[in-house]
Amino acid sequence: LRPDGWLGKDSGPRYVQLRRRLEEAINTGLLQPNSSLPPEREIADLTDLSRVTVRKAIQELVKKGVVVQRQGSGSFVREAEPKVEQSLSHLTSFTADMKRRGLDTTSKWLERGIFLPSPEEVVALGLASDASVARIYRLREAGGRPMALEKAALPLDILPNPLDVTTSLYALLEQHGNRPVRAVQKISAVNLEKPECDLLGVPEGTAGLSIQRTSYLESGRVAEFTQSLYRGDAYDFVAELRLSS
Ligand code: 16G
Repeated sequence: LRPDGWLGKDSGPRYVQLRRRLEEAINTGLLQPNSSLPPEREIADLTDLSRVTVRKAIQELVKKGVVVQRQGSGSFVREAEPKVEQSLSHLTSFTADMKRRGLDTTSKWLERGIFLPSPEEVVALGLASDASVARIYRLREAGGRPMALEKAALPLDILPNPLDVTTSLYALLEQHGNRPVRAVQKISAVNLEKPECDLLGVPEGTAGLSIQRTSYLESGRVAEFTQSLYRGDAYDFVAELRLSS
């Protein structure tokens, strides 16, 4: 919130510009979780904006759940929720992993059916050019908190009817003797786009982890190709490393 030229080349109404700056300060840790926001008057003086504009920007952040107001003591940056530590040493499913932590899982269905595969799915699953795929795209929640967006594609003989998946995909595959036993996972850093941020309930600009998992059956056949976006503010991935001999 530098006093000189803080608006830069930003466009849009001034309260939106200020809201973005405050969000940036929160996302980059300049304003720490649980810390108080400077008083409205101070922000107004610093930015040369009216108190009405400042109040409007703060109200927007309250609406987004990024800032909380406490009667008589001002506005505070929302407390960070604890991160989930996910081991990279075991092949687990979202449902099983969250259950182990005592958390209930729910899914919002974004897509579930038989589709023409994307070029990436064709390559990853080794499909014939005229084959279709079973695809399930879900917003995955644990303990009522949105955690990740997952788009899984499977060959039709492994998952003939995607509507059969109501809770755990891996539990269903196991029932049919198709439980993956090995997976290769690629993790990359991404900036989450606005529609994804809205689905995941995080402020625009939140960092995410893009994860691609290709999992294999005992026979060596590819069972699943899943592209996911995990909330960077909700996950830590942990791997155990040993000295190679
Ligand atoms: C995990 C897997 C995903 C798999 C899903 C099955 C990662 C990054 N991804 O979320 O590939 O499809 O579990 O979960 O770990 P389910 O059995 O609960 O449907």
